[in-house]
Amino acid sequence: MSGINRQTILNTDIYCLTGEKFSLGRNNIEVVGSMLEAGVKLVQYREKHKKMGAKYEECLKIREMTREAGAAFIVNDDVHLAVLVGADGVHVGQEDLPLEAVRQLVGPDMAIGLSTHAPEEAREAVARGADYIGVGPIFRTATKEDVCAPVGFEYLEFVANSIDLPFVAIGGIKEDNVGEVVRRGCSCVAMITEVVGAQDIPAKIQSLRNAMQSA
Ligand code: TZP
Ligand code: MG
Repeated sequence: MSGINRQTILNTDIYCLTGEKFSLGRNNIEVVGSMLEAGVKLVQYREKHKKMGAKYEECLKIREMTREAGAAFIVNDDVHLAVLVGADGVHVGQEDLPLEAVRQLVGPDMAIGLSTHAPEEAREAVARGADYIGVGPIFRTATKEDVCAPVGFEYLEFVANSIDLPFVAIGGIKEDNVGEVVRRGCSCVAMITEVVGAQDIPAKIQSLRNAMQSA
């Protein structure tokens, strides 16, 4: 038994997402290998512009690697891909399939994460059965295309204080601002470029952990 389930999937400090074009020429498999070597326990596969066949092959490999490392694996956007590779979770946005439809496809055991940007979306996520929510973008970020304006700390604090669901902060989070996020009551932070764009990924994870612990 891995202990990873819908309730516990966010019970970790750092939530790493892939982003091959920011990975300094390394491929996703190599980068995820470094994340796992650093003790990361939650990885999301996120690639907006790859062909489905390539995504499937990468996800199969990452599923094997995360399972071996006792880490959770979440697939972004593609519900059928998440099911096919036996992911622990799927992450969707406000404009994707409604949560009830996602649940129908993934069955009772897979965690469903939903991106939210405002209090009414968070309340709706609770009402419709999300297992966790994403809160962001916290800071300005150029990583996501068509990203909305930063939601700021007010929304993060609202979620921390008033929403009874696990949540993860995302968007522009770096070693030098992660402390501010943690001090707002956030125990799990998601990052793309700060981790995948680091020359030494295990060293970056260690510095992030130090910054979070001393916040
Ligand atoms: N959702 C909101 S902001 C964002 C996503 C996927 C991008 C986060 O990337 P970075 O590089 O950590 O700012
Ligand atoms: Mg999406």
